[in-house]
Amino acid sequence: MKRRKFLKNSSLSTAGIFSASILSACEADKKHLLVNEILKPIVIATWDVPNATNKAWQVLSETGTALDAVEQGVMIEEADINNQSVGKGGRPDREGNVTLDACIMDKDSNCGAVVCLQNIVHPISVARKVMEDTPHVMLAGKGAELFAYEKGFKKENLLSEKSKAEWIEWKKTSKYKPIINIENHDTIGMLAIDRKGDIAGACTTSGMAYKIAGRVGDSPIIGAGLFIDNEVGGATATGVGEEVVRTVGSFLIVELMRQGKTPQQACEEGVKRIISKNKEKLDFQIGFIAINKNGETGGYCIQPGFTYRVYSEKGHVNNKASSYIST
Ligand code: SD4
Repeated sequence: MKRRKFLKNSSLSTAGIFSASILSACEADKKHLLVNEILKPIVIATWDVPNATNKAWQVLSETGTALDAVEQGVMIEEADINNQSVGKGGRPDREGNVTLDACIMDKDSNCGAVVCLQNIVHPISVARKVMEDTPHVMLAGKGAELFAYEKGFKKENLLSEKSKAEWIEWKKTSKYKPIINIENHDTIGMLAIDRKGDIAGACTTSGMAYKIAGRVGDSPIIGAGLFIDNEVGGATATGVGEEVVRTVGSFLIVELMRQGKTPQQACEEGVKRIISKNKEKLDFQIGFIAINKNGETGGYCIQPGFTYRVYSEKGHVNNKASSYIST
């Protein structure tokens, strides 16, 4: 009897301790939430692309969705003839054709992509149409182009005079060697959180300059060049796409954040994974950026020189990413 009473009391007191510990955990959680108040809306993009982040911010401020913000944000770079790594004015493949890759992903893990698309200024919008108007995730080449015309996109020559002249010059030696931070690392990857706290991302590029015709990099590949999980965060990449594909870079970074890493720590580990597969030679650039559900951001790269833009109520800032190799 005595023993039963003891057990009853002890289980009561265990329950008491348990509920007390739940209470204190809740208190701690509350404090955690207060410390990590969600910063939204917010947009982050690879490289110094103030016009693009400005456009995305405008959409977010006018209560637009993260999806609209990233699409309209990257469209600024796609239309900019002076950006020779994205959209119109992009550097061509070695046959002289400008071929574009892009993908987009929303809060519900819907995604769309186009690869090797020619004659269309806004591959990101075609990717969005693939996501929203077809049962597919990716369309390639001629099929993607015909689909774009069906959807009302206009045919345009994407090869600018400047990119054409440089290509003709390049043909004299035909040396294929990516130049770090200069030649072909201006892919725009953009991640945003809207007022509702939903996350979306977009990534668009003309790929590596003077690539073999038909080559596709990481940028239009969900999980490689871009990945979003609305419960965790998002990540996107720039640089030599083959290396990002080999490590499924953006997916890796989101999963690392799911396991508790900050966006900065996750980007660093993503870059280090690539480095671990390239022990012999590190003569290329990779840059990752990431955002988590709280609106915390991070960026990291192999070589110095990679920057990323962040626009939030705290301001509009171009951040220098820290790098594995120091200056
Ligand atoms: C690619 N990641 O096609 C792209 C290249 C890039 O700015 O970042 N260009 O591999």
